[in-house]
Amino acid sequence: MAGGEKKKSGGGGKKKEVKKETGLGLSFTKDENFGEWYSEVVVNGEMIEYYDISGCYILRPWAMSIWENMQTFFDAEIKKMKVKNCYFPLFVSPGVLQKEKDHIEGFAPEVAWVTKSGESDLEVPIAIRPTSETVMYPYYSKWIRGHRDLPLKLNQWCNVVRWEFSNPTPFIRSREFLWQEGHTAFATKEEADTEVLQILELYRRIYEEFLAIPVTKGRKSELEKFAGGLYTTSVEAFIPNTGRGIQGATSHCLGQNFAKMFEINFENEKGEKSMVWQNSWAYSTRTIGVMVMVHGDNKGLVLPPKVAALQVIVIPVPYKDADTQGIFDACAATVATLSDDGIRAEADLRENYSPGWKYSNWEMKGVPLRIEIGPRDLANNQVRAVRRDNGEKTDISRVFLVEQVKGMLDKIQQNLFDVAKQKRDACIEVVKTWDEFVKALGQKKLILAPWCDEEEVEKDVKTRTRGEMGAAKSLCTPFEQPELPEGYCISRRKEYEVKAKYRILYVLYNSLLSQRKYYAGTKCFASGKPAKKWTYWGRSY
Ligand code: 87F
Repeated sequence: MAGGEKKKSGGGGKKKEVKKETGLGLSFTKDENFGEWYSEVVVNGEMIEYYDISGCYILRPWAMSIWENMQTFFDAEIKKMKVKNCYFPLFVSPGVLQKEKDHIEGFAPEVAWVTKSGESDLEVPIAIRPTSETVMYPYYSKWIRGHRDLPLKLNQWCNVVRWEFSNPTPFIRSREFLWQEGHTAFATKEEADTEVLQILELYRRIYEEFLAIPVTKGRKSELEKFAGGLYTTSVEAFIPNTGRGIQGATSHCLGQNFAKMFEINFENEKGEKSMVWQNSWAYSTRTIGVMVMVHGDNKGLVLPPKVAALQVIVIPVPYKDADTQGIFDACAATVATLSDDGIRAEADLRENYSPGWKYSNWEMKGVPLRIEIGPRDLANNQVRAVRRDNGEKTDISRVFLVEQVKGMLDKIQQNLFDVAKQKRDACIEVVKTWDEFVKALGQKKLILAPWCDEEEVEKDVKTRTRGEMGAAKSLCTPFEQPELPEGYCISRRKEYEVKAKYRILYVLYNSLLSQRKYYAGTKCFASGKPAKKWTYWGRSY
């Protein structure tokens, strides 16, 4: 299991010094003890500080700036879609929370309550939002009257609290986290359907273009969808080290379920009373955890240039009798040149640390590009650039500094994605039978299997794979579907006859199919019934 609470006094697992000489190294390697490695990387990389309440973490500026860089992109994109930002209160009254009780039922243990102020009990306890449907929708009901009030498209950037009990992990599973939650209402289902996919595409771009993480767009199964909605789409990422899938972000079509509950009605153009169609969508600070898990290495964080607070760190490498002031000036000038062109660069001019110590320090923090300037570089009017992702060293003439650095940052961004995709793809296993499925699961694979799409079968898969590592479940049905040969071995006419014959005993007909007597098309890996789709399966976070 990845992550986990940071253990006091060093953890307990076997320690392996990776970078003893600088005192900056990690005690665990990514391959040997992924959980401890992760905890150490987020702390030593100065993203997270552990807090004295379990499951709560301090987001330090290094993490917050990554969040802000994604936020800048997403916020601008949703504004183009005419979504407006707003802010609703943190607290939920119990009455309104109950209104959603069917859907909240499974979630109820995770809802945190305020029961006291000072020494006195509150007359009515107040819940802290785990999500804001019940907070917002009573006002949607009030604000939406006629078709001219539609669409209503609101978003809020906020924190939510879910009192999780299982294995808290920084970013990935914390009791309080930051997210954006979008809640929109439309006159027609078509408009809602369109928006679901537009938002999902933005989520894909956040992962693939900003975090350099390959994701799969798809639809959740009936068992895994948001129970309050009509259907759920998601982007799914994969962590090769743990062999676990991770839901990256979700975009739901809520249908008219909440409209019914909260009486969100409007008068349509014909003057008739209609119910709105709603969506909700969110991505959270979990994104940052996925990025750390996918790109981090035994030297620490590896940040994709597009989200890194600092893209270039410039380090002076003075020698005893060299022109130290000249080197320091060249560093400052390099930073100024890069900054002028919008590259996020800084110089580390601290005099009480050696260059070697600084290298390790900025490697731990994952800065994409390091620029070293020593006497030789000064003499040749050049700098030495070292890539964080692959260690590649290049001497760059200061004449071409900006264009070369920009080119290298782009290459790093692309390379991180390519390597991550290669590793993810190498974990994908296409299986056709239950035995293959179990074997692939044991090998920490991301499994693509033909499925009959029956809820009972998914429940059965969960039961049959229960164990210490957690059960397997469906991750998503990718929108991009490989071919699924149907190929009945009996003719359509024959099939019709069989169906007719067994009309009364339809169950028997189905069972004949599952016994593969009459069906030679692709079968469900778990039930043997005719497969309807290819679906990704695996253990997940
Ligand atoms: C935990 C406690 C109470 C998830 C919960 O995905 C309620 C819930 O409703 C809960 N955990 N959910 C589902 C959230 C659905 C939906 N909300 C808006 C989203 C996107 C943003």
